[in-house]
Amino acid sequence: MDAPHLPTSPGFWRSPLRGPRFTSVLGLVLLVGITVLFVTGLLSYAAYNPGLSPVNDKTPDKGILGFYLFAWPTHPHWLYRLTQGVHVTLGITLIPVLLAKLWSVIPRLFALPPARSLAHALERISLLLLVGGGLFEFVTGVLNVQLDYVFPGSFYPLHFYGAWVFFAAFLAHAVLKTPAAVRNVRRMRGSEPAAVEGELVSPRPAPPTVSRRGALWFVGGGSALLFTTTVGQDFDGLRRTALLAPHGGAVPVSGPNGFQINKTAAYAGIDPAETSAEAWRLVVTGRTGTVRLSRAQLAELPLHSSALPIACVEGWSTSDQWWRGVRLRDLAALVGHEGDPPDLFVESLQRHGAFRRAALRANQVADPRSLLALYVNGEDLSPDHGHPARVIVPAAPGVLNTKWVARLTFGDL
Ligand SMILES: Nc1nc2c(c(=O)[nH]1)N[C@H]1C(S)=C(S)[C@@H](COP(=O)(O)O)O[C@H]1N2
Ligand SMILES: [Mo]
Repeated sequence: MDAPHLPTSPGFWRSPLRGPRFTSVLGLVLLVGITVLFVTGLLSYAAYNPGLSPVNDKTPDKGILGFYLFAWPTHPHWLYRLTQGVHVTLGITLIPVLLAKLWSVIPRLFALPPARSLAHALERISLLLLVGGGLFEFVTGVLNVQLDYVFPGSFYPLHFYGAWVFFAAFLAHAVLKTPAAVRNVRRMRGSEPAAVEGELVSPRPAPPTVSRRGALWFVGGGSALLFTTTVGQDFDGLRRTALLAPHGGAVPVSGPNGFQINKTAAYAGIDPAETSAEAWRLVVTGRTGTVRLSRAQLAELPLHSSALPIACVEGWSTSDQWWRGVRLRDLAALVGHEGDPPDLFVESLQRHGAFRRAALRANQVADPRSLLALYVNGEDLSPDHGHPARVIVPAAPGVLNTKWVARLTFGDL
């Protein structure tokens, strides 16, 4: 029964590091960090405008989970760059802390009997959701950032519903454990025993190979390494240091127009014949009917400049690029929406893929910095950045900045 070679036996786990103090320090770091991840994740969800139109909504069955949705603002223009940069960079940085925390409580996960009482059974189930949900959120998040090309549409519902399951378990766990964790950390310096020695302390500890403090430095060092090899994806001067960022390395920086490309025109299946001056027409529809404009006609409309970044859900972002094009609200006015433009449905030439179309909210259309851009950084848009024309909106996630635009429909979403 108590054979120490079985993981269900307390004697099996011999590291002298395990104990309430080690677990408490890591737990308190995660309490703060995961709360920030959850809030920035909810903000990212709202920023996609899922309540606006089915085309933006990958989670049509969200029900009350959409209770808090609001019109994502256009100020400050770097808003999504900040919230999503924090979400992804912090998530990656916390990986070693999460793994160390799970390692520190492993004996408890194997403890027998599985349930001593109903309350204990409920606690174990919530722990299962907590561990499973936590791993699931980190794994799907990292996969989406690193492998978005093999990870189609399904990421959004998985990560979204997973977040709610995980956070509910996390909240219950935090409410139960935070007081003891704070006490344990307070006592760390003194020689007083920790509040609850519990099942974490090995009954037959092996000789120590590293101190508890050393182990915490090791975890922190791992986090620091991940942080410094990720955070550069959001800053021009540091982009080469972003070794772990798929779109942050050196190559995209030297691409056409001088900043990152997410998906190329070839990848999106854009046929160059369809984007030629002869073939391409922008079809604009609104209250008074439909207008078709060639690129030359667009270029004769009043042109405006905006300095705006691209900020992707994957966490990378560009510095402000210098866009030039026609204001979305001026295009609305062309088809009968003067003064107070409505919501806008944007469609691209692309035939497949979740991001070929997007809905923008009236506040985004009305912002004078929101453009149908024809030029960037003083040049024509390159094919990969959306030639002949693309949308650019302040503070919005990259996915709403549709490339290779073919059709704009105002109102009537
Ligand atoms: N038609 C179309 N537009 C699109 C996309 C796409 O796949 N198809 N990707 C979007 C995403 S997810 C991002 S982050 C930005 C990236 O713009 P960039 O490649 O010019 O940097 O374009 C957006 N516009
Ligand atoms: Mo993106």
